[in-house]
Amino acid sequence: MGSKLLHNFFTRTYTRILDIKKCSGPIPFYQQFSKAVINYEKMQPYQLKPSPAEMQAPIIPNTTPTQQQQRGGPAYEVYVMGHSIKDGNQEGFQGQLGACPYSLRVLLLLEERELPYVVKFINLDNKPSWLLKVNPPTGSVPVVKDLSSGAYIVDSDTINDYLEEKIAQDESITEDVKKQMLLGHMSDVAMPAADINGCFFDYLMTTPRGGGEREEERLKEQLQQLEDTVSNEKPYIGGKHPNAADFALAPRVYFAKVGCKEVKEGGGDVVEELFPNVKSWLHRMCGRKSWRNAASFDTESIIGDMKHKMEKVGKKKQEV
Ligand SMILES: N[C@@H](CCC(=O)N[C@@H](CS)C(=O)NCC(=O)O)C(=O)O
Repeated sequence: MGSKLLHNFFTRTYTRILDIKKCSGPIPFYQQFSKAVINYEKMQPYQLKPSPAEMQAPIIPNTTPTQQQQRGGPAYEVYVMGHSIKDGNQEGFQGQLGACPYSLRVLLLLEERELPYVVKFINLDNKPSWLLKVNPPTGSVPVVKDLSSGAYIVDSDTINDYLEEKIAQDESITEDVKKQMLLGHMSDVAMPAADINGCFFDYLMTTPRGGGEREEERLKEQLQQLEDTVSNEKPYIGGKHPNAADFALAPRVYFAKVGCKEVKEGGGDVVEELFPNVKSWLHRMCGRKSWRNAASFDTESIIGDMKHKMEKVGKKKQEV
């Protein structure tokens, strides 16, 4: 037990040190340590500022302007994957959430906690240069900018743990309310089906001619882990209430379900057919207010994004 706590402490601290290093340039080691563990407020702002031309994306506040004003404006800028339109008679980029489970999980958490934020959509085919500098080498999203310090936080695990820590340290929130709000750090919660995204995409990339049985089996094994974890008696991974793992996983399972049904050649709705507990759990998660506010995509756009990613990955494989 003691060694697990120690392990969690060091893993978390180390991840954040790496993260803060990325954001703020060279800082003496002891300062990184104290900043990482003790005070997020004092994190150094990242030096780069996106140029106005790089900020073409539309801004959609999760709260009305009046509500934001009452709270002193948005506290976070959230950079998420936008939807690229490739089908039909339109082509280009649109301000709509793309099929990125990592982007969605961050939005869900902000919505659950009613934290004021603004969304900015990133076209992954045309990433702004500042993003590549903030989150090298791939410039992946989501990325969050904490407007109180100017710090950029990258990677959805780190972002959600960061927001968790913010709540834990917020003195204006009573301990009772905190208990209801806190979801646990990712390193503290057990997450079934942790590899579902990779397994799903491997399966998606197989063709009927190229087999795919092994990939399908691996995807089903992942779903089985979740099937064995949740039930009517235990509606969420966290028990009676969702925890950090529920929010990390729900977008991944949702996209896998839609992808198997709508995109996979010869596929079907594997969740609907084989995993009733997963189906009910997903239904609960998708019914939350946070999901309805954040998940601003439709099935067509998910299909479009997945096919586009398959094309990109296929091309890369050919190049190798
Ligand atoms: N470990 C990262 C993964 C994020 C990720 O893979 N994001 C994808 C979109 S879903 C991305 O930005 N990929 C870069 C690209 O496609 O160029 C996280 O949890 O935030």
